[in-house]
Amino acid sequence: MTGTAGTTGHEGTPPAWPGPPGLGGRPALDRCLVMGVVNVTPDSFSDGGRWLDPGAAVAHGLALAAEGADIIDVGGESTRPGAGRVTGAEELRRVGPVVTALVSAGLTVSIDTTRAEVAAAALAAGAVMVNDVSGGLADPGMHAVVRAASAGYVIMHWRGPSAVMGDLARYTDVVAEVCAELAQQADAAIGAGIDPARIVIDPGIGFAKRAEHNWALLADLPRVSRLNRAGPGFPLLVGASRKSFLGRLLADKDGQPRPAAGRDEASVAVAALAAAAGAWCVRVHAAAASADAVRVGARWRQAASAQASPGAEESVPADRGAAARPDSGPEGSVPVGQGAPAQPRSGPEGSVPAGSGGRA
Ligand code: PMM
Repeated sequence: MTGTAGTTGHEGTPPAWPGPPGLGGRPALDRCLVMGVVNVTPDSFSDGGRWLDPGAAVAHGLALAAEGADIIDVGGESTRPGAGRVTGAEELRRVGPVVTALVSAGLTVSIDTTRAEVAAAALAAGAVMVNDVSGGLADPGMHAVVRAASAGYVIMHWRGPSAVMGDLARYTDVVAEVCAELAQQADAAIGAGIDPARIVIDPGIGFAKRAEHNWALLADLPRVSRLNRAGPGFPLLVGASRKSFLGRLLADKDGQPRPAAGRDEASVAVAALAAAAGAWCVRVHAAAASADAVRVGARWRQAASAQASPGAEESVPADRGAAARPDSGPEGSVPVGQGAPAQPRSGPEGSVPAGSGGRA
Protein backbone atom coordinates (compact mmCIF):
# COMPACT_ATOMS: atom_id res chain seq x y z
CA MET A 1 0.00 0.00 0.00
CA THR A 2 1.07 3.54 -0.52
CA GLY A 3 1.94 6.13 2.00
CA THR A 4 -1.67 7.16 2.36
CA ALA A 5 -2.77 4.00 4.05
CA GLY A 6 -2.94 3.99 7.77
CA THR A 7 -5.02 5.66 10.40
CA THR A 8 -8.66 5.34 9.71
CA GLY A 9 -10.20 7.29 12.51
CA HIS A 10 -12.44 4.53 13.71
CA GLU A 11 -10.63 4.01 16.97
CA GLY A 12 -11.26 7.36 18.54
CA THR A 13 -8.71 9.33 16.49
CA PRO A 14 -9.90 12.17 14.25
CA PRO A 15 -10.99 10.94 10.84
CA ALA A 16 -8.03 10.98 8.51
CA TRP A 17 -8.36 10.77 4.78
CA PRO A 18 -6.08 11.54 1.91
CA GLY A 19 -7.64 14.94 1.67
CA PRO A 20 -6.71 17.67 -0.69
CA PRO A 21 -3.38 19.05 0.44
CA GLY A 22 -3.51 21.38 3.37
CA LEU A 23 -7.16 20.67 3.94
CA GLY A 24 -6.82 18.54 7.01
CA GLY A 25 -6.20 14.88 7.48
CA ARG A 26 -2.96 13.28 6.53
CA PRO A 27 -0.60 15.02 4.11
CA ALA A 28 -1.59 14.63 0.52
CA LEU A 29 0.72 13.45 -2.19
CA ASP A 30 2.37 15.73 -4.72
CA ARG A 31 0.46 14.15 -7.54
CA CYS A 32 -2.94 13.05 -8.62
CA LEU A 33 -4.22 10.20 -6.45
CA VAL A 34 -5.35 6.83 -7.76
CA MET A 35 -8.67 5.42 -6.58
CA GLY A 36 -9.02 1.69 -7.29
CA VAL A 37 -12.53 0.36 -7.92
CA VAL A 38 -13.98 -2.65 -6.07
CA ASN A 39 -17.52 -3.31 -7.29
CA VAL A 40 -19.17 -5.87 -5.01
CA THR A 41 -21.94 -6.29 -7.53
CA PRO A 42 -23.15 -8.94 -9.98
CA ASP A 43 -23.83 -6.49 -12.79
CA SER A 44 -21.39 -3.58 -13.07
CA PHE A 45 -20.60 -2.79 -16.68
CA SER A 46 -16.88 -2.74 -16.12
CA ASP A 47 -16.22 -6.01 -14.32
CA GLY A 48 -19.61 -7.79 -14.31
CA GLY A 49 -19.70 -9.72 -11.05
CA ARG A 50 -16.07 -10.72 -10.65
CA TRP A 51 -15.89 -9.33 -7.14
CA LEU A 52 -19.33 -10.20 -5.75
CA ASP A 53 -17.89 -12.78 -3.42
CA PRO A 54 -16.58 -10.93 -0.33
CA GLY A 55 -13.32 -12.86 -0.25
CA ALA A 56 -12.67 -12.10 -3.90
CA ALA A 57 -13.55 -8.44 -3.35
CA VAL A 58 -11.15 -8.11 -0.43
CA ALA A 59 -8.38 -9.83 -2.35
CA HIS A 60 -9.01 -7.50 -5.27
CA GLY A 61 -8.87 -4.42 -3.02
CA LEU A 62 -5.59 -5.60 -1.54
CA ALA A 63 -4.20 -6.25 -5.01
CA LEU A 64 -5.22 -2.79 -6.24
CA ALA A 65 -3.51 -1.22 -3.24
CA ALA A 66 -0.38 -3.29 -3.81
CA GLU A 67 -0.36 -2.07 -7.40
CA GLY A 68 -0.40 1.54 -6.25
CA ALA A 69 -3.99 2.60 -5.58
CA ASP A 70 -4.07 5.25 -2.87
CA ILE A 71 -7.75 4.83 -2.08
CA ILE A 72 -9.99 1.78 -2.50
CA ASP A 73 -13.55 2.64 -3.51
CA VAL A 74 -16.03 -0.06 -2.47
CA GLY A 75 -19.50 -0.10 -4.01
CA GLY A 76 -22.44 -2.48 -3.70
CA GLU A 77 -24.89 -1.17 -6.28
CA SER A 78 -24.32 -0.94 -10.00
CA THR A 79 -24.81 2.46 -11.60
CA ARG A 80 -24.52 1.28 -15.19
CA PRO A 81 -26.99 2.91 -17.56
CA GLY A 82 -30.44 1.39 -17.13
CA ALA A 83 -29.56 -0.41 -13.87
CA GLY A 84 -32.30 -0.86 -11.27
CA ARG A 85 -31.88 -0.40 -7.55
CA VAL A 86 -31.05 -2.98 -4.93
CA THR A 87 -32.30 -2.57 -1.37
CA GLY A 88 -30.21 -0.79 1.22
CA ALA A 89 -30.01 -4.01 3.21
CA GLU A 90 -28.61 -5.88 0.23
CA GLU A 91 -26.13 -3.12 -0.56
CA LEU A 92 -24.95 -3.14 3.03
CA ARG A 93 -24.69 -6.93 3.05
CA ARG A 94 -22.39 -6.74 0.06
CA VAL A 95 -20.09 -3.94 1.12
CA GLY A 96 -20.00 -4.25 4.94
CA PRO A 97 -17.54 -7.15 5.29
CA VAL A 98 -15.38 -5.84 2.47
CA VAL A 99 -15.02 -2.37 3.96
CA THR A 100 -14.25 -3.85 7.38
CA ALA A 101 -11.58 -6.18 6.03
CA LEU A 102 -9.88 -3.54 3.87
CA VAL A 103 -9.86 -1.02 6.72
CA SER A 104 -8.40 -3.67 9.02
CA ALA A 105 -5.66 -4.22 6.46
CA GLY A 106 -4.74 -0.54 6.79
CA LEU A 107 -6.13 0.68 3.48
CA THR A 108 -7.77 4.03 2.86
CA VAL A 109 -11.33 3.18 1.94
CA SER A 110 -14.13 5.18 0.38
CA ILE A 111 -17.70 3.99 0.12
CA ASP A 112 -19.42 4.37 -3.22
CA THR A 113 -23.07 4.78 -2.30
CA THR A 114 -26.01 7.12 -2.66
CA ARG A 115 -27.62 5.85 0.57
CA ALA A 116 -27.08 7.54 3.92
CA GLU A 117 -27.53 4.29 5.86
CA VAL A 118 -24.85 2.54 3.83
CA ALA A 119 -22.50 5.51 4.12
CA ALA A 120 -23.04 5.66 7.90
CA ALA A 121 -22.27 1.96 8.34
CA ALA A 122 -19.17 2.14 6.16
CA LEU A 123 -17.88 5.22 7.98
CA ALA A 124 -18.48 3.50 11.31
CA ALA A 125 -16.42 0.59 9.97
CA GLY A 126 -13.52 2.93 9.18
CA ALA A 127 -14.11 4.23 5.66
CA VAL A 128 -12.97 7.85 5.48
CA MET A 129 -14.70 9.16 2.40
CA VAL A 130 -18.16 8.94 0.88
CA ASN A 131 -18.32 8.77 -2.90
CA ASP A 132 -21.90 9.72 -3.68
CA VAL A 133 -22.63 9.59 -7.40
CA SER A 134 -25.84 11.52 -6.72
CA GLY A 135 -23.89 14.24 -4.91
CA GLY A 136 -26.50 14.39 -2.14
CA LEU A 137 -29.54 14.38 -4.39
CA ALA A 138 -30.67 10.77 -3.94
CA ASP A 139 -30.93 10.60 -0.15
CA PRO A 140 -31.87 13.60 1.98
CA GLY A 141 -30.07 12.01 4.92
CA MET A 142 -26.66 11.89 3.26
CA HIS A 143 -25.39 15.35 4.19
CA ALA A 144 -26.01 14.80 7.91
CA VAL A 145 -24.07 11.53 7.83
CA VAL A 146 -21.08 13.05 6.05
CA ARG A 147 -21.09 16.09 8.32
CA ALA A 148 -21.33 14.05 11.54
CA ALA A 149 -18.35 11.91 10.52
CA SER A 150 -16.28 14.80 9.13
CA ALA A 151 -15.77 12.51 6.18
CA GLY A 152 -14.41 13.34 2.77
CA TYR A 153 -17.23 13.78 0.32
CA VAL A 154 -17.15 13.23 -3.42
CA ILE A 155 -20.00 15.14 -5.02
CA MET A 156 -20.65 13.89 -8.51
CA HIS A 157 -22.77 15.65 -11.10
CA TRP A 158 -26.06 13.75 -11.27
CA ARG A 159 -29.31 14.36 -13.05
CA GLY A 160 -31.22 11.24 -12.05
CA PRO A 161 -31.14 7.51 -11.41
CA SER A 162 -29.30 5.14 -13.71
CA ALA A 163 -32.56 3.70 -15.02
CA VAL A 164 -33.48 7.02 -16.67
CA MET A 165 -30.25 8.95 -17.03
CA GLY A 166 -29.90 8.28 -20.74
CA ASP A 167 -32.93 10.51 -21.34
CA LEU A 168 -31.39 13.29 -19.28
CA ALA A 169 -28.30 13.74 -21.45
CA ARG A 170 -29.48 16.99 -23.05
CA TYR A 171 -27.26 20.05 -22.89
CA THR A 172 -26.76 23.29 -24.77
CA ASP A 173 -23.41 24.04 -23.12
CA VAL A 174 -22.47 20.92 -21.23
CA VAL A 175 -19.54 22.40 -19.30
CA ALA A 176 -21.47 25.46 -18.15
CA GLU A 177 -24.53 23.40 -17.21
CA VAL A 178 -22.59 20.71 -15.36
CA CYS A 179 -20.69 23.41 -13.48
CA ALA A 180 -23.88 25.25 -12.52
CA GLU A 181 -25.61 22.06 -11.37
CA LEU A 182 -22.53 20.85 -9.49
CA ALA A 183 -22.25 24.24 -7.83
CA GLN A 184 -25.82 23.88 -6.57
CA GLN A 185 -24.98 20.42 -5.21
CA ALA A 186 -21.81 21.70 -3.51
CA ASP A 187 -23.59 24.74 -2.12
CA ALA A 188 -26.32 22.50 -0.68
CA ALA A 189 -23.72 20.32 1.04
CA ILE A 190 -21.94 23.34 2.48
CA GLY A 191 -25.28 24.83 3.52
CA ALA A 192 -25.97 21.58 5.39
CA GLY A 193 -22.79 22.08 7.38
CA ILE A 194 -20.25 20.01 5.47
CA ASP A 195 -16.78 21.52 5.61
CA PRO A 196 -15.93 22.78 2.10
CA ALA A 197 -12.40 21.54 2.69
CA ARG A 198 -13.76 17.99 2.69
CA ILE A 199 -15.47 18.29 -0.67
CA VAL A 200 -14.24 16.83 -3.94
CA ILE A 201 -16.25 17.35 -7.11
CA ASP A 202 -16.68 15.05 -10.10
CA PRO A 203 -18.22 15.87 -13.49
CA GLY A 204 -19.79 12.39 -13.64
CA ILE A 205 -18.35 11.04 -16.85
CA GLY A 206 -20.96 8.79 -18.47
CA PHE A 207 -23.78 9.77 -16.11
CA ALA A 208 -26.50 11.47 -18.17
CA LYS A 209 -23.76 12.29 -20.69
CA ARG A 210 -23.29 11.29 -24.27
CA ALA A 211 -19.81 10.74 -25.65
CA GLU A 212 -19.43 14.31 -26.88
CA HIS A 213 -20.46 15.60 -23.45
CA ASN A 214 -17.80 13.47 -21.78
CA TRP A 215 -15.08 14.70 -24.11
CA ALA A 216 -16.11 18.33 -23.68
CA LEU A 217 -15.88 17.98 -19.89
CA LEU A 218 -12.53 16.21 -20.00
CA ALA A 219 -11.14 18.90 -22.27
CA ASP A 220 -12.14 21.61 -19.79
CA LEU A 221 -11.18 20.16 -16.41
CA PRO A 222 -9.75 23.40 -15.00
CA ARG A 223 -13.06 25.16 -15.60
CA VAL A 224 -14.97 22.24 -14.09
CA SER A 225 -12.72 22.35 -11.03
CA ARG A 226 -13.53 26.04 -10.58
CA LEU A 227 -17.20 25.35 -11.25
CA ASN A 228 -17.00 28.01 -13.90
CA ARG A 229 -16.61 30.65 -11.17
CA ALA A 230 -13.82 32.97 -10.17
CA GLY A 231 -11.37 31.92 -7.49
CA PRO A 232 -10.15 28.57 -6.34
CA GLY A 233 -12.29 25.61 -7.08
CA PHE A 234 -12.59 22.19 -5.57
CA PRO A 235 -10.33 19.19 -5.97
CA LEU A 236 -11.51 17.18 -8.91
CA LEU A 237 -12.09 13.46 -9.30
CA VAL A 238 -12.33 11.96 -12.77
CA GLY A 239 -13.95 8.57 -13.35
CA ALA A 240 -13.57 7.67 -17.01
CA SER A 241 -12.14 4.19 -16.63
CA ARG A 242 -13.51 1.60 -19.07
CA LYS A 243 -16.54 3.72 -19.89
CA SER A 244 -18.34 3.26 -23.17
CA PHE A 245 -17.26 6.53 -24.78
CA LEU A 246 -13.80 4.96 -24.85
CA GLY A 247 -15.26 1.80 -26.39
CA ARG A 248 -16.78 3.93 -29.13
CA LEU A 249 -13.58 5.81 -29.73
CA LEU A 250 -11.83 2.47 -30.21
CA ALA A 251 -14.57 0.84 -32.29
CA ASP A 252 -13.52 -1.78 -34.82
CA LYS A 253 -13.79 -1.35 -38.58
CA ASP A 254 -17.43 -2.48 -38.45
CA GLY A 255 -18.21 0.20 -35.92
CA GLN A 256 -18.52 -2.25 -33.02
CA PRO A 257 -17.43 -0.59 -29.79
CA ARG A 258 -14.40 -2.10 -28.07
CA PRO A 259 -15.65 -4.15 -25.04
CA ALA A 260 -14.93 -2.91 -21.51
CA ALA A 261 -12.10 -5.41 -21.00
CA GLY A 262 -10.15 -3.80 -23.85
CA ARG A 263 -10.39 -0.22 -22.69
CA ASP A 264 -7.68 -0.10 -20.03
CA GLU A 265 -4.95 1.43 -22.16
CA ALA A 266 -7.28 4.25 -23.20
CA SER A 267 -8.35 4.66 -19.57
CA VAL A 268 -4.73 5.00 -18.57
CA ALA A 269 -4.24 7.64 -21.24
CA VAL A 270 -7.14 9.60 -19.77
CA ALA A 271 -5.60 9.22 -16.29
CA ALA A 272 -2.34 10.74 -17.48
CA LEU A 273 -4.08 13.60 -19.22
CA ALA A 274 -6.38 14.26 -16.27
CA ALA A 275 -3.38 14.29 -13.93
CA ALA A 276 -1.55 16.69 -16.21
CA ALA A 277 -4.64 18.88 -16.22
CA GLY A 278 -4.57 19.02 -12.42
CA ALA A 279 -7.11 16.41 -11.36
CA TRP A 280 -6.92 15.49 -7.67
CA CYS A 281 -7.78 11.85 -8.24
CA VAL A 282 -8.60 9.37 -10.98
CA ARG A 283 -11.00 6.50 -10.31
CA VAL A 284 -9.71 3.44 -12.17
CA HIS A 285 -9.83 -0.31 -12.64
CA ALA A 286 -6.23 -0.75 -13.76
CA ALA A 287 -4.26 0.53 -10.80
CA ALA A 288 -0.66 -0.27 -11.71
CA ALA A 289 -0.64 1.45 -15.08
CA SER A 290 -2.68 4.35 -13.70
CA ALA A 291 -0.21 4.79 -10.84
CA ASP A 292 2.48 5.25 -13.46
CA ALA A 293 0.26 7.49 -15.54
CA VAL A 294 -0.44 9.96 -12.73
CA ARG A 295 3.30 10.26 -12.14
CA VAL A 296 3.80 11.06 -15.79
CA GLY A 297 1.02 13.62 -15.51
CA ALA A 298 2.58 15.21 -12.46
CA ARG A 299 6.03 15.37 -14.03
CA TRP A 300 4.57 16.81 -17.21
CA ARG A 301 2.81 19.44 -15.17
CA GLN A 302 5.99 20.22 -13.29
CA ALA A 303 7.92 20.71 -16.49
CA ALA A 304 5.23 22.97 -17.89
CA SER A 305 5.27 24.98 -14.71
CA ALA A 306 9.06 25.25 -14.76
CA GLN A 307 8.98 26.54 -18.29
CA ALA A 308 6.39 29.11 -17.32
CA SER A 309 8.53 30.28 -14.38
CA PRO A 310 12.19 29.23 -14.82
CA GLY A 311 13.89 28.09 -11.64
CA ALA A 312 10.73 26.70 -10.10
CA GLU A 313 11.55 23.08 -10.99
CA GLU A 314 14.36 22.76 -8.46
CA SER A 315 12.17 23.94 -5.66
CA VAL A 316 9.38 21.44 -6.23
CA PRO A 317 9.25 18.90 -3.44
CA ALA A 318 9.86 15.24 -4.15
CA ASP A 319 6.91 12.92 -4.62
CA ARG A 320 6.12 11.75 -1.13
CA GLY A 321 4.37 8.73 -2.56
CA ALA A 322 7.53 7.51 -4.20
CA ALA A 323 8.59 5.56 -1.17
CA ALA A 324 5.73 3.15 -1.67
CA ARG A 325 6.76 2.42 -5.24
CA PRO A 326 10.32 1.23 -5.49
CA ASP A 327 10.52 2.07 -9.16
CA SER A 328 9.41 5.64 -8.63
CA GLY A 329 12.31 7.96 -9.31
CA PRO A 330 13.40 10.70 -6.97
CA GLU A 331 12.46 13.41 -9.40
CA GLY A 332 10.32 16.15 -8.04
CA SER A 333 6.63 16.12 -8.71
CA VAL A 334 4.35 19.03 -8.78
CA PRO A 335 1.60 19.24 -6.21
CA VAL A 336 -1.64 18.61 -8.03
CA GLY A 337 -5.06 19.54 -6.86
CA GLN A 338 -3.72 22.22 -4.58
CA GLY A 339 -0.08 23.02 -4.53
CA ALA A 340 0.86 23.50 -8.18
CA PRO A 341 2.50 26.89 -8.44
CA ALA A 342 -0.24 28.33 -10.60
CA GLN A 343 -3.14 27.15 -8.46
CA PRO A 344 -3.65 28.27 -4.93
CA ARG A 345 -5.94 25.48 -3.89
CA SER A 346 -7.23 23.14 -6.49
CA GLY A 347 -7.80 24.94 -9.71
CA PRO A 348 -5.87 23.03 -12.29
CA GLU A 349 -4.54 25.57 -14.74
CA GLY A 350 -2.82 23.75 -17.54
CA SER A 351 -5.46 21.74 -19.29
CA VAL A 352 -4.27 19.21 -21.80
CA PRO A 353 -6.97 16.76 -22.86
CA ALA A 354 -8.60 16.78 -26.24
CA GLY A 355 -10.64 14.32 -28.24
CA SER A 356 -14.18 13.28 -29.13
CA GLY A 357 -16.43 10.21 -29.03
CA GLY A 358 -20.63 7.70 -23.83
CA ARG A 359 -20.19 5.05 -20.56
CA ALA A 360 -22.46 7.72 -22.03
N1 PMM B 1 -18.49 5.85 -12.03
C1 PMM B 1 -19.02 4.68 -11.64
C2 PMM B 1 -19.27 4.41 -10.28
N2 PMM B 1 -18.93 5.32 -9.33
N3 PMM B 1 -18.05 7.42 -8.75
C3 PMM B 1 -17.54 8.60 -9.13
N4 PMM B 1 -17.23 9.51 -8.18
N5 PMM B 1 -17.31 8.90 -10.43
C4 PMM B 1 -17.60 8.04 -11.43
O1 PMM B 1 -17.38 8.38 -12.59
C5 PMM B 1 -18.17 6.78 -11.09
C6 PMM B 1 -18.37 6.50 -9.71
C7 PMM B 1 -19.39 3.66 -12.69
O2 PMM B 1 -18.26 2.91 -13.02
P1 PMM B 1 -17.97 1.40 -12.46
O3 PMM B 1 -19.15 0.53 -12.82
O4 PMM B 1 -16.75 1.00 -13.13
O5 PMM B 1 -17.81 1.45 -10.97
